[in-house]
Amino acid sequence: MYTPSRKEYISVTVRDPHSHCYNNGKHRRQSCWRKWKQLSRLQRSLILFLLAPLLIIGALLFPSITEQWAGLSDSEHWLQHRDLPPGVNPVLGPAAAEGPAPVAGPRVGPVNTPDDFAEPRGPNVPMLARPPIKKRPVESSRGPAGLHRDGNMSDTGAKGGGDGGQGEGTEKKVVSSWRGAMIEAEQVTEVPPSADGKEAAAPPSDLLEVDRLEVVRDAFRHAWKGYKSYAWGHDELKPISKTFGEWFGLGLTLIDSLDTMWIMGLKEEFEEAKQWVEKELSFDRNVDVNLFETTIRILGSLLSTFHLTGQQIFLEKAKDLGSRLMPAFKTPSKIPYSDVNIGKGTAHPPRWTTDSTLAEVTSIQLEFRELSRLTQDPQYQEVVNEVTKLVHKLPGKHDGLVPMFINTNSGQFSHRGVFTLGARADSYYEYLLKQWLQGGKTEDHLLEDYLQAVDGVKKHLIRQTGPSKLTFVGELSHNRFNPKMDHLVCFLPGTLALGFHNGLPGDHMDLAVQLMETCHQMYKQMETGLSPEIAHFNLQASDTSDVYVKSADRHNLLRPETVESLFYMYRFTKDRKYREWGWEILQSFNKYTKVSSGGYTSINNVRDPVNPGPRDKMESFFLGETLKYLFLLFSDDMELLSLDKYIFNTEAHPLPIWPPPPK
Ligand code: DMJ
Repeated sequence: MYTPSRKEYISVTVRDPHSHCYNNGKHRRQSCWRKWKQLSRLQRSLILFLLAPLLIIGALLFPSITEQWAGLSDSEHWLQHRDLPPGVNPVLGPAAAEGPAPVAGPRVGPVNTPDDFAEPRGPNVPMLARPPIKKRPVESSRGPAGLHRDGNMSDTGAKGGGDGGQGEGTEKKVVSSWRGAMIEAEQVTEVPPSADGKEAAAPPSDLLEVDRLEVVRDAFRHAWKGYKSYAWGHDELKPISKTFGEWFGLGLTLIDSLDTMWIMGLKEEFEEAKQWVEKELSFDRNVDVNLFETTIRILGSLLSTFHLTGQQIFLEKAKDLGSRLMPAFKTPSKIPYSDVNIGKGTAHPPRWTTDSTLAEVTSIQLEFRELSRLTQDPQYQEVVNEVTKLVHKLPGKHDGLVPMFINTNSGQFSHRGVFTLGARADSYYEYLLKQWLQGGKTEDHLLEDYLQAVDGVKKHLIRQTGPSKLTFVGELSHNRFNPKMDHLVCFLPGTLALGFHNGLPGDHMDLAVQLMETCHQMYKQMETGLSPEIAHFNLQASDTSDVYVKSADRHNLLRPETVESLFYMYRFTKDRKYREWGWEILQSFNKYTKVSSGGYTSINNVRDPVNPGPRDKMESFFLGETLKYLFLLFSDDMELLSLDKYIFNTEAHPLPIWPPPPK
């Protein structure tokens, strides 16, 4: 019988240090067998007795271990992209075909820590937040200064004290291991079916509602974590490159988020942001800002946060900003310029034109009017009411529909002949109704313009698709109908429903219901469950689908309009299908836009679930609007920002409906 030499033994054991027998084929097998035979029967029985349970345990653990290996190799694939420069999309090109594409990179560092595996890595791997551990009570007390949702106080406390924005606290790390997150995602995805919206699938208990509120809070915390880590005090988070972008340099996301945090009860996060407003925010800056964007996002949020909290600092800041925006109205026509330098007190139109965008000059009224009421200084109200009056009298409308531009010198519409409810005109219509409500339904010219516009929409812009008879709002371009609808138009169902709730005709509500269905389909028919920026609709019955999306229009910017309308529709009808639709959208955001290191990102292609193409930008309205409306949609508390007491500005900042003047 062959016996290996010591030299051979050593060389074999070096090659396979884990083997107890010699690793050289036939000889190895013979040698093992001989050793086995040399053992006594008792020794052999004892060894077999000890090995049997180990074999059974091994067999049971095998699938889960291999699953872990699969996951690790997935993340190893993912790690290849760690060194790409900021802003480079790590998943485009041939790599996309190799497997799931990453949404975000892990922390840069040589070694994987347990945290690196705390969340899954690719857009195909759901990253849903942990379900809440316990049911939270729904608060009932609120009022302008006292309104404060408190559902999160214990949560933030559990996150290790001062790390406020570090939303993924200790508690989550324990619950959500890499594998755990997968399991949780399956749990959260189990929603009642709602495809036809008819079943109104009643959740088993109100626990479901509370769970959903917590899932939205978790989404906010995750977005805030990214903002706090990489963009604190700056305008926008770039979550992939882990840096920030500046637009005005005014902490846009932080300010846009203030009232959302207050409403969600994220007290620690709110307090930290408030300190930044107190200590760091200064409008005395030599910077050009866009009048409309600054008004709806910053002024609107400061006013709203003042109302919700009763804290003077927000009103003081609002006053300071409002007065610095006033130079925009010093134009020959009194139609404001688009841009103001808030440090120098100068204003100007864009470089290439003397026109302003119609929606921009007609969607700053709610905020300026409220500023006047609070400060008892009429100048703000006067300038914006003047704009409304001018536009009210202006020739060139088409059955209440307005062109997209207005000239700041002549005060006349320009680029006539194109009519849309989308970009550049959208919130003109929204603010007609909302100003009428804000002022206690006393300003008839606003109602008149609104009613006429809705008639104009019905007459010129509404059509149905050929295949499924989906109702949509198209555009008119020099008398030619274009079956194109921006996602922005999805504010309309909510606005129409709000009008109906306030006594306007029933056919407004009928239209709202139909358009809501279409906006839902704009999500549902996409492979990611997320709407494109622009949809085109097929008019022929022979067409195979209702919606088609041009390749340039396939992006999703985390916009709020559909969830905004779902919130209104649910509040007014209590039809649970609207909640289900919102829930599906939230899950798609979590699945395809959530970035593991913090934040959410816009994506390039809603039709490609394998490679949605992260754009590396989280717009401030995702926190200011989208998550706020989702939270309100899932809240059972109809008094939480009651629609009979508040109107939401076009950036989702609630402002009070004015009390009637004393008689
Ligand atoms: C927001 O700034 C506002 O909702 C605005 O009215 C339209 N665009 C974005 C959100 O899509």
